Amino acid sequence: MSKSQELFKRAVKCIPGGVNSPVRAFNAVGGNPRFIKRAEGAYIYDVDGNKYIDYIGSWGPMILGHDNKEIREAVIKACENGLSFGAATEIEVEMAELICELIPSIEMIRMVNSGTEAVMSAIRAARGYTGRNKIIKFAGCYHGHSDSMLVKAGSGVMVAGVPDSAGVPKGCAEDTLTAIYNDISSVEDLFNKNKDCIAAVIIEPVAANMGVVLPEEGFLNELRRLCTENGSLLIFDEVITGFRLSISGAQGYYDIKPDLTIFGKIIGGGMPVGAYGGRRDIMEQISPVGTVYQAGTLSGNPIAMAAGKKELEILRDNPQIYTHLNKLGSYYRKELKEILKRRGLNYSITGVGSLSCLFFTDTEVKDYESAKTSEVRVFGRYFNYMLERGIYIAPAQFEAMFISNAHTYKEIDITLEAAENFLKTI
Ligand code: KE4
Repeated sequence: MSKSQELFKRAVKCIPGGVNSPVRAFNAVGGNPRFIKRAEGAYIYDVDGNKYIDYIGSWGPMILGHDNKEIREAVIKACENGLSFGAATEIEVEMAELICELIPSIEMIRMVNSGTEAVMSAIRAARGYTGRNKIIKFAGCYHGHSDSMLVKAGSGVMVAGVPDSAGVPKGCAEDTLTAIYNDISSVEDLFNKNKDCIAAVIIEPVAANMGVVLPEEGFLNELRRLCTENGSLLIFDEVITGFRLSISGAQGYYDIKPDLTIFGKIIGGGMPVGAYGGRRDIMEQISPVGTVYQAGTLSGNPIAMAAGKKELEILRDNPQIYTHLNKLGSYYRKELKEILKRRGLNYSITGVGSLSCLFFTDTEVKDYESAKTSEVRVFGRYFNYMLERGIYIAPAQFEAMFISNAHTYKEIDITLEAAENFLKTI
């Protein structure tokens, strides 16, 4: 028995499913999850000494690759002053100023400890600011696990095979309306049927939790127009796209100005950080200035701020990182398309920049329903084929493939060769 198997046997006795987050359990692909011992650059190493090219990167934070020396040094230096004070610190001001400098739509920002917490707080702010209750989300988008967002959610919820979660009161879910990604008429319909009742529309500007699904030309612009016309707020959930698609996220990449934005992952540099921010008149509703309450013991933790701030500074000061990420991503998708053509397969490949996804379906994937046509059993075989060859992709079809700045054409070519050999078995 491998050490991973031994550890998993122990873990399932004292942790639900043996994991602290469902998607890590390999339920969608079968087999025993690998317990990771360490990581460096584009690689992770499990407790049995196996080495993998890593395309998860902690689900997005490790955009620079693992064990970045500058981030490590910033964290160690911060630790020398103490781990947590529960009081204001200079680095929190510097972090807020940095994000406001990098993202034009952000006039004020509040740090929290996860993407979920940031979404939950932003929705409360939108409801407090507008005095309205209803929220529109999109089927297949995942915005963390707060009650009102566990309605037709993506990511691990999609894998669980249930559109919603047990334990969410009907009354709570009733205020969450679901639209269809890339279908602006489904949004217009909800606005017309809920006149003056919609506080906000929340969207992943590039959906990366039903696999990767891009916004069609004009879709985000139309969403902006509808929100403005109806006095509702547009919330961009940039937990994945923030500082990944560009130094000013997806909103900079697509030139759309949301009213509120959610961040996570990259802004923590690998430490637990989430944040929400946007228009000053909305953010000034938040306690202690306004009447919308939100708080957190470890919010703005100085160690987490040190990691996140260093990661953002490196991304800000080295624009060539985005050039590299985008080149590798485009190369991967172009070559994979060639491989599929050679194999006479018409599977759907989606992606932008360093985010990609291979769907095992001939259907063009543009929303939740089309994403669900993917043959998840074939994906399961693909995942295990790649894992056995030292390539670690997300253990679920409805996730993204993350390329980091530590990846090179060498890793991509190894990955493409393994993918082609798998596709020969289909
Ligand atoms: P967290 O609460 O997990 O920090 O963030 C929730 C969240 C919010 N918004 C978006 C767009 C997200 O992708 C996420 C979390 N992403 C998943 C990966 N699909 C995290 C991995 C996991 O759940 O373990």
